[in-house]
Amino acid sequence: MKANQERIEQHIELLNRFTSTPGQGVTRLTYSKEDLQARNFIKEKMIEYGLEVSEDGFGNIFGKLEGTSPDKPSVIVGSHFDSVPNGGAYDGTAGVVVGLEVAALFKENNVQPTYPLEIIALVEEEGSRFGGGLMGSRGMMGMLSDEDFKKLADKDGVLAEDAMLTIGLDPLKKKVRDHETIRAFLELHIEQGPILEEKGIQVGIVESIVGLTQLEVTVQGQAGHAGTTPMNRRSDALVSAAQIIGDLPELATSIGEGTVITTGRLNVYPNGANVIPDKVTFTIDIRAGKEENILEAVRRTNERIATGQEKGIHISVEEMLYIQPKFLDENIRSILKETSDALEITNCNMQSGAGHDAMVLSDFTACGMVFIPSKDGLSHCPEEWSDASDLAAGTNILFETVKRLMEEETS
Ligand code: HGY
Ligand code: MN
Ligand code: MN
Repeated sequence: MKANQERIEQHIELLNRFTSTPGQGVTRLTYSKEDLQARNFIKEKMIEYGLEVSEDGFGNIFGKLEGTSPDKPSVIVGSHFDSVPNGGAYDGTAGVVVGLEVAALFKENNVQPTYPLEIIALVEEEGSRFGGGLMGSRGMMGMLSDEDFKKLADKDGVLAEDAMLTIGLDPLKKKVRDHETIRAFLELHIEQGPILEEKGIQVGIVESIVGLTQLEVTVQGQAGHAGTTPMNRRSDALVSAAQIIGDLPELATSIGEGTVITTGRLNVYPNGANVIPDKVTFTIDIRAGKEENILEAVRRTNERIATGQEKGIHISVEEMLYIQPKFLDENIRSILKETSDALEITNCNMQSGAGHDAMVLSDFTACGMVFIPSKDGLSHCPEEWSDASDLAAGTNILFETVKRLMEEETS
């Protein structure tokens, strides 16, 4: 009853083709043509493995294998299938492919689960199209109101709801899932860092996930002529933004304990080479293992921004997402450890510096995560790569863990 490494490799490669930037990494934005291509592939595989396929009002995909006690809550395995712009072939996708492989193992070995098994493919975990992030999992668990969902739009002003309709999804379908219907959530994910590779260890068993907040800053100045406006009469939004952004790395370092701050997206308006920018929007992504460090970083960031309000410069800050550090389920972690040891797969405990859907679900159900090594620790870039043998090892661990969870009575 072992995972089929070639099939895993083939599925990763096939999903890798559904990108709007071929040759420059995976760009698969939520509700895009590429989303639809990947969605159809995932649903086709779910049907092939005997799962009952459904989608909710956000477009999250579920493949269910009924258990011998169908009224029991489901053990859910999966991850997200959207990407960052020009990202890699494994972030999120690896967890969906491994989930499909677990379902294939149940079918091929004719294993009838006691609790229902569900394979899940979540939307908009990255927030690349509609901002914030963790949208599919937050929506499914009732942490995104219908009112707020209806307001979501991409950078071109396309509403999330309209984008759903464009690819044939129905936003009127049931959105919020009763968390009593979930027994546990298991997610395999690439580590996205260098630790496992440097230690020569095959899997990481995740103990905790950093807390994170994402801010959207808008700097409003005054447009003007690049040639005729004296330097002492400018309210240059880009200079003001650049000075703030330039101070953030030192702010993170001064808090320490692994606190990180990143500005990943910046837009300049009107973006003319001979025009003094009148508006700049940029993101600030703040993460730390301790909540007090996140709060301190937000406080100091807002303090720094306040000093930028001067001479015709007005700055506003919107909090797009805030999620506390999360600790994953002890019982599941010990099953993952015992299973890894029994399969003679080298393993260690880890913290996650990346955010994951398990951060959302862990407020509602028992969650476990398994990391596999990332080559050179790279992720969120076309160079992202993981070895299919590690994906197969992770699949075997999840397969055995799912069966163990199905033997235990829910508390
Ligand atoms: O940002 C993250 O940590 C994740 O990739 N969404
Ligand atoms: Mn990611
Ligand atoms: Mn991810």
